[in-house]
This record gives sequence, structure tokens and C-alpha cells, in this order.
Amino acid sequence: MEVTVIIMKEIFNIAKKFNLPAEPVSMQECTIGHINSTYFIDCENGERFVLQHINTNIFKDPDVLMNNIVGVTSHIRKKLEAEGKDPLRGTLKFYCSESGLYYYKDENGRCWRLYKYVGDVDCFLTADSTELLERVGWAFGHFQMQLADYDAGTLRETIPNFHNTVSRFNDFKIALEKDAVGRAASVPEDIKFVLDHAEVCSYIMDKIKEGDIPLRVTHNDTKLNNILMDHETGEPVCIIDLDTIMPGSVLFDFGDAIRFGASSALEDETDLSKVYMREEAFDAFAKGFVSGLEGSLSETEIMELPMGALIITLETGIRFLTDYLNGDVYFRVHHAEHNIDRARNQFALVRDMEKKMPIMREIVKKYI
Ligand code: GN1
Ligand code: MG
Repeated sequence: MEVTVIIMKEIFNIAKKFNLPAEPVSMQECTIGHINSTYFIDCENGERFVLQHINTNIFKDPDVLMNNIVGVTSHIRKKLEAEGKDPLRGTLKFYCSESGLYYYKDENGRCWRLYKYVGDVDCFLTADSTELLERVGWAFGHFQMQLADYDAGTLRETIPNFHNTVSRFNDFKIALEKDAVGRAASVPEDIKFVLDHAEVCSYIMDKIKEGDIPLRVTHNDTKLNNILMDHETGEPVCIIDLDTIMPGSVLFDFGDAIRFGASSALEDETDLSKVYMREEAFDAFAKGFVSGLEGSLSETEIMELPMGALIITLETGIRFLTDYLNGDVYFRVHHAEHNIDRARNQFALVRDMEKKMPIMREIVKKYI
């Protein structure tokens, strides 16, 4: 039997543990995403599901992970139902496995989960249209509003210190000291870039500690491709990739969305002359985001949005560089230089944001 047939059979057997309504007949692997492995499963009755292998090296406790996700999606589902909207489109529906849990542990100890595929949607890796970015911004802002009354006390941290840039910097220092795979000597400029930015790493954490920036329930991974848009109307439908929903700052979600969606290039573009922050994209996203939050942001939060973008971009670059130094143990890479390429790309974006900080501040001022 061909390897792909064996894999398909194995994947189907795992999917069947979730009491599928009909026999699975075909499967397609989704290659986007640096952490989990994702498969689309088509059943004989025409229904489609998404099966994911949870990366438990990273999400160490699948019970905590799925409790957060099921809690949050149930909360959103109730709101959608009350508003007369289709909950099967507006949020993800996860299925219990035969064990009664929202994941299945196979005989090799691997954990899997299954949810219903949301159809007739588009998912973008880049966005030229400012109109699209304004809608995406609105949707991520609205998502925080949907969770504004969610009991944050029931949420557990799936990855502790996820957006604690200071602790990301410390992890980088440890990786540098260990130099586990002997790569440090080959990337002196990138290392210097991070060391030169040591002080700014505490910017958001200090504001949170001082009480200037409140904690909210945040998504924490607001990449453009984590939102599904209606294929017909172009309206935002559903926010996906809910693994890192935790208490956090609005600056994290805004920042991560800008570093990805307002960049002129993909995250791993190696021609750095092509990498810059598009002001008009920043403006459109900021406009949508603030309006999605329906006046609930403080003036300080709005004025700090540009620094949120800079810090999260810097943090992501630090994480890529750290993983490069550690020997590519965290992010999925497609070639040996992938993590260093990504890190340089993020640092190029940081440099551009540093230059454009006054412009970004002028932009957000309009939305106070
Ligand atoms: C990872 O799930 P995915 O691949 O979209 C990472 C994010 C990074 C992103 C960089 C749990 O996201 O934090 O911003 O890669 N997710 C986790 O592209 O670490
Ligand atoms: Mg993710």
C-alpha cells in the first residue's frame, strides 16, 4: 500500500473516534500553520470536518486547552443564538470523542480534536484591500466584545507568559548562551538587534503592571488567516485558532494582526527591501478594530496601539531567532534557514515601524 493510503486510513480511523455522521471518503492536508497539523475530512453524506493533531509539546495539557476553547465557543454560540444568527457559522463546533472528552488520545499518545468545517468562506494570507482589513479589524475587535462578559477566572493559561516579551527576551538569552546547535556565530547582527532592544521589551508588561492597560479576554494569535470571510459577501464569519485565548491586553491582538496583515510581504519574505508596514493598511485595521470594540477602549489603550504593533513584531522576531538558535524545535520549518529568514523579516518590519511611529500615533489619534 502507498504511504499516503496508509496515512489516509489512519486519519480516517482517528476521525471515526468522534462518531462521524457518515463514512469518511477523502482527506486533504492543510499546510498552513506552524504548530498543529490539520486535515480536512469529507464524509459520504457531503459533510466536511476538520481534524487536528494537537501539538502537545507546545500545548502540554489538552484538558486545559479544550476546556478554554469549549467554554469560549459555547459562550459565543449562546450570543449568536440570542441574536438569531447561525451559530454553526459564527463560531467553531467541536465534537466529543468516544471517551467523552473533546479530544481523542490515540495508542501512540497523540491528541486529536475534530470540529465542523465552516463552508463558503475565504481565508487570506495577504490583504491588499483596505476595505477587507477594516472588516478584519472590526471582527477581531468584536470578538473581544463577545468575550467581554466571559468569566476570565475560568480560563487557564495554555502557554504561560505567551505574550510576556520580557520572558521571551530571557528565553532568547538562554538560547544564546547554550547555543545548542552552534548557530550563534553565524547571526551576530540579528543577535545585536535583539540585545539593542532589550529595554523596550518591558513596554507593555510595565503598563499592565502599573494598571495603565487592563487585562481582557484576548485571542493572542490574530493572524489574518485566522479569520474566515464569507465568500459571497466578504463579511467576517468566524474567528478560528482558539488555542491561545487567555487573559491578555488589547495591544497583543492589535499588534499581532498588524505585524501580519499590515506588512507589505509574507512573514518569510527574504528580500527585505520588500518588507515594510503599509500605513494605509494600519489605518484601515485600526479604524475597524476600534469600532469593533464599541467605545470600550480607553484613550491610553488607543494611543498605545502603535507600540503594541511594534512590540509584538519584535517579540515574534525574537521567538523565531530563539528557535533558530535552539535548532528549530518549536515552529514548523520548511528549510534550514526558515526561522532566521522569518526573524530578519520581523526585524525589518520593526525598523520600519520605529521610523513610522509618529505617523502611526497620528492615525490612532483619529479614533479616540
Ligand atoms: C504560530 O498557529 P500559528 O502557526 O498561526 C504561533 C504564533 C505566532 C505565529 C507566527 C501557539 O501561530 O504565536 O505568532 O506562529 N502560535 C503559537 O506565524 O506559538
Ligand atoms: Mg495558532
